[in-house]
Amino acid sequence: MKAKALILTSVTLLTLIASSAFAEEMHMHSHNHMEGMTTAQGHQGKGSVNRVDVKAGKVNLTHEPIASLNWPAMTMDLDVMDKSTLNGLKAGQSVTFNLVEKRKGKYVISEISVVK
Ligand SMILES: [Cu+2]
Repeated sequence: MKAKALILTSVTLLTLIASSAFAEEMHMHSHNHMEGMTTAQGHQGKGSVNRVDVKAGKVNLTHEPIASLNWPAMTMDLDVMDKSTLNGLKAGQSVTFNLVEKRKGKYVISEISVVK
């Protein structure tokens, strides 16, 4: 009787250890998943600069289609998240950029880099 109780205790303990290890792994997975989702919020674009307005924090771009947003190719004004992003940017340059949704349906440039 005593031995049986001991075995039961051991099994319970093992189950506890196993489930906490599982919980640990689950946590890591969900953490990785969160990071993946953060990255997925950005949309990569490619285009060329037509006008830069550092003061207004705007850039006019002719961009290629952006599949992840279902945007066709077009020429448009885009706001930047941080005006300093536009420093040194000039008309005629080819760029790649990253768009983030600032608020519902409003996309702004979080990063822009000149393609050399
Ligand atoms: Cu556009």
